[in-house]
Amino acid sequence: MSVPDAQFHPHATGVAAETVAKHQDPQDVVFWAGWFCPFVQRVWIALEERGIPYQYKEVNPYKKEKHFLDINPKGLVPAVEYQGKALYESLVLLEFLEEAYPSQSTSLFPSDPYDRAIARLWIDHISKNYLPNNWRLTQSQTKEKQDEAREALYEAQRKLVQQVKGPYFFGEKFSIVDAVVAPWIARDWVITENRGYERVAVGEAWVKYAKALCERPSVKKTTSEREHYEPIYGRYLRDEAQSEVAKAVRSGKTLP
Ligand SMILES: N[C@@H](CCC(=O)N[C@@H](CS)C(=O)NCC(=O)O)C(=O)O
Repeated sequence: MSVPDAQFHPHATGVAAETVAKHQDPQDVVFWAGWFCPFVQRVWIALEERGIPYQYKEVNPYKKEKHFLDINPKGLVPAVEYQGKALYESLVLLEFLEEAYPSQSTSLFPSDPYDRAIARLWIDHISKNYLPNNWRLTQSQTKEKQDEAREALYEAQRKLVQQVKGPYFFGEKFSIVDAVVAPWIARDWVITENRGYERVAVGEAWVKYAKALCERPSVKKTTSEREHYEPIYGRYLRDEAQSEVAKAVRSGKTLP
């Protein structure tokens, strides 16, 4: 059964459409994506950063079509078919691409094992503290709940930025932590324009970090035109979205 969330612009636009057009030929990596999805964008950024050959395939995950459920039984984008074998979950995909393409271009993980663990610790912080509060702020309907979520989001961002060496998380080299968080920073206009969120309230260091990530070519190349995100985020702002994420946030459960 189709949910209202299934109604949106059917494909990437703007610069992202140009990126899609360049990745139509069959490759070992078939990237099952939704142009609008921040979890997808994480993996898309990594593919672009590392120059891994991939074939982009657009899928509407809200339609839960059988061909896609056969690839990801959870029915969520992103998913990857690698040499015909299916995988999913953005963080798992990022780790997989790192291991399957160890010598391709530059790795997004630091070379030092301690730093690799640090990357995973801060990715965990993003998953458990940043993302849930970002969605909560977007979906909350009362001022009290919005104030509470906004403060919790600021707090999560302040903790993260204290670790940022600048301009990126580990310094000069763009890393996996940056790829994991960038899609939410690139979409923070949603909460800025509708929920009283301000980057500067986190601190000057956050303003700089956010700017560096938004200006990164791989982030720009995977971002569509704003007008097509607006109806999608409008459903979250009115708390009408029926996506797995929206339902989890509404019922206080962990994100899917
Ligand atoms: N934990 C998953 C989350 C992926 C996810 O929620 N994707 C959304 C699009 S942004 C989706 O496919 N939603 C379909 C649905 O909710 O039915 C990941 O990291 O890959």
